[in-house]
Amino acid sequence: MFMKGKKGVILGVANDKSIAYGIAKACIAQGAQIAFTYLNDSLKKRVEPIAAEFGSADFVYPCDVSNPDEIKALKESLEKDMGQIDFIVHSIAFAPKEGLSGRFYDISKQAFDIAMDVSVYSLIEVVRELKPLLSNNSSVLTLTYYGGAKYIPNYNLMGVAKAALEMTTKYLAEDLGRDGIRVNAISAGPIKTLAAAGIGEFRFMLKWNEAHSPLKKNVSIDEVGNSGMYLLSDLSSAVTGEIHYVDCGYNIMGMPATSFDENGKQTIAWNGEK
Ligand code: 0WD
Repeated sequence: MFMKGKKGVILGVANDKSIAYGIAKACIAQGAQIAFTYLNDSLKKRVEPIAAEFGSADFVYPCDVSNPDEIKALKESLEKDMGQIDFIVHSIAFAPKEGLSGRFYDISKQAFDIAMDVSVYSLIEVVRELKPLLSNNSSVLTLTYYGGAKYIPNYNLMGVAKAALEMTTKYLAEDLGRDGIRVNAISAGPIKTLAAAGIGEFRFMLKWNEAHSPLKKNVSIDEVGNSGMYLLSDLSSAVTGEIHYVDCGYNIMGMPATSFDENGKQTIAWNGEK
């Protein structure tokens, strides 16, 4: 039991397809106790049964991270119901639809500000508000994507937000290291979730990654969950400021590898078709 006695809060479960759900499952399996948050009333109905499934029916709280008062209220509730906590999972991102397809240079300032606020600043604000509750051996985890390091078609505005999130992870890691708080990010490969549905041509991304990653498959939320559990537990006690790729190795590829069958016929075409 790698997380026995550890308590934490997970922000960003929308349903049982969410990456945050996979992380919760892996942590619960290792003995953690978890509080969950939901964005709004329609998601509350989805999150409550999930919390109940994980034995956390009494630890479910509203938190729209674009509203500072809700983050403050979350701190009060967690303090009352859980006391000290050992980990935070920030699995939240949002960009207006106009920022996830089309010409990048067309993005409005309003869309840019919303994406940066919800997807980046929220990590800083959540950590700052909950810091008084964090133990001096605690771990913060956020979720990013390769589109924050390299150009990915249609990821557009979210790519810029993820680049900022990755640097935020590193600056927070340095700043909070002295308080015994580690801060890391998982850069997950593409996974079909609610959030992913907003990204143009997402099905092609899935096919492309499966065809061209060294492991020749797409990552599952259980696999991201297990890596998340490692980063939240003491197994990773000397790891901070890390952007840890959990993407079946896709990020190491500089160019798609050509694959041939036993007859010398190319088995994967340029567009990922087998
Ligand atoms: O391919 C993917 N799915 C990848 C996702 C690959 C790599 C990284 N990620 C990241 C996402 O960018 C995000 O940061 O993982 C994180 C979790 O995303 P997810 O699990 O793919 O998506 P989802 O299940 O939709 O959870 C994200 C949730 C929101 O769901 P909806 O679908 O309602 O947007 O983030 C939450 C919300 O529950 N969220 C908020 N929570 C609090 N306050 C807010 C907000 N303002 N906005 C969105």
